[in-house]
Amino acid sequence: MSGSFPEGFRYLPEYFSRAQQQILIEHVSIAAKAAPFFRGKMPRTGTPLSTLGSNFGPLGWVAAQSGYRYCKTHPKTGKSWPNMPEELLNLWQEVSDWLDPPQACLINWYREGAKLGLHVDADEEAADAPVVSVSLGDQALYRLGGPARKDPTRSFKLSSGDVCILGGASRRCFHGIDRIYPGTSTLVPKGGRINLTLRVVRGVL
Ligand code: MD3
Ligand code: FE
Repeated sequence: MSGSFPEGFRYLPEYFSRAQQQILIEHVSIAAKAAPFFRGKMPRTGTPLSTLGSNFGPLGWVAAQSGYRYCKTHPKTGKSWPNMPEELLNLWQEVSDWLDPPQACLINWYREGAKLGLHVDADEEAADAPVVSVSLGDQALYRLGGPARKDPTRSFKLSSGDVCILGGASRRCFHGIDRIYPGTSTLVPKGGRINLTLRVVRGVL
């Protein structure tokens, strides 16, 4: 592993204790009853994503064949997303330098074989607000590059309880999940990895 992290990237390993991780997973399990995990699709091609998704908060990120967008309601149930847990609002206050609270928390569930190709998050109007991510459950191999797809990348493992903050220039860097390591954690009842990403989507009108 070599090279340096992009400006604005912070990695806080083991930020959450096991007991705190269990509380977060309990929030995810309760949310998934009201807002079931669904499989998103790639825009245009309609290829199914290998992850399953749901959301907390007033806005939720939805991947549909017609495009990626933020929606106030679940695509299947038509209901609002479950409230953002207080623990996640507290995390945002503790680690981000952003005054506005996050409007969206994408819940991404990676089961055995799931991955996320190299991409840049660009669906938020609030393009300068940081993204805060929480890893729960199985370990994952994370790849972080630069602002251009051809830029060199560095890889490292993310473990349950780790937090990443993508602020500054790192917000516009390519990143992805190459693989998960099944069975490396017992936190998630049905197995796999849960990633929570907190985002400010747009200015309040
Ligand atoms: C770097 N999720 O949901 S989180 C995503 O671990 C996503 O499941 C990955 O990328 C996961 O979009 C990575 C860490 C992350 C989130 C947003 C970023 C890294 C980022 C935005 C810019 C640069
Ligand atoms: Fe991303």
